Amino acid sequence: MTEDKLYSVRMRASKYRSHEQGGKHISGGEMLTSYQDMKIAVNTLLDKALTHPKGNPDFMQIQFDPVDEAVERIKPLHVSTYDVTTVGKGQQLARELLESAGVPKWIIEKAYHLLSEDLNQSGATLIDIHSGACLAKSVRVSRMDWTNANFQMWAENHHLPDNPRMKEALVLASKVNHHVATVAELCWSDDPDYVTGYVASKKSGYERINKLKDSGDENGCRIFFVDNIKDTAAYIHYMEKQPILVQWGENNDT
Ligand code: WAQ
Ligand code: MG
Repeated sequence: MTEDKLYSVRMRASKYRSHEQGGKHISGGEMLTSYQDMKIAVNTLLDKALTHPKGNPDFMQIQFDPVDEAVERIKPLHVSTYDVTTVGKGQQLARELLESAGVPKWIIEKAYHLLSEDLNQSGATLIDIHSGACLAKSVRVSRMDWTNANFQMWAENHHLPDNPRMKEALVLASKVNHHVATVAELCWSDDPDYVTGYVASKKSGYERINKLKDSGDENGCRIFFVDNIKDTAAYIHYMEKQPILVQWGENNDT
């Protein structure tokens, strides 16, 4: 990716009906790219949706638009991995990690309750850590990326697999937790064959847990726990519009 002028490229795909008409969310994706590399970005997102384990989409949109705002560069969150033997132990650990990141226990329980009523989301749910109120649903974070070359260097240096799914999730978590009002994030995939999830926070970094659901389960989760948001619209605006590039340098590791 060269960085003269950047474009935001976004994809969303659904089955049976469009998202607006209540169809099943299959896949979404967001990238930043130069004009020159546009074909690569569009094909990457097209391929992601056409070969998705949640099924073949009936609807898809891929769109690009220019990024006029200054791009902010941030470091990836520090990554650690926990191995558990059962989903129950993984979910218990996730609750503990959220609590040590600063989310009160009763808010965590409330969030899990909300989750059970709220399946088939294509974005994130915002929960206030004081009241437990749901401030917004289906917030889609966009305009963030990490060049493959820099990501691969980082992965090699940290003895981690250069897993594109981890890259995507770590980019998102680094952007989301870079915002001052984000206390923590809880996530696992809605893809039936991907059971690793994470808790992320400024305080403890990106904490992967190898089992947060059973294989075959299509219920995913993405919750942002937020503190003291005065202006929910401004918070969502940052998530949707602020262009962010994750960039790692050996000398400025987090
Ligand atoms: N903005 C907000 N929410 C999103 C976004 C986004 N850009 N992308 C996905 N979501 C929400 C949406 O509700 C999905 O259903 C849910 O998150 C899960 O998305 O090994 O793959 O892309 O370290 O299926 C985490 C572990 C993988 C990676 C998470 O999520 C690792 C994953 P998925
Ligand atoms: Mg998914």
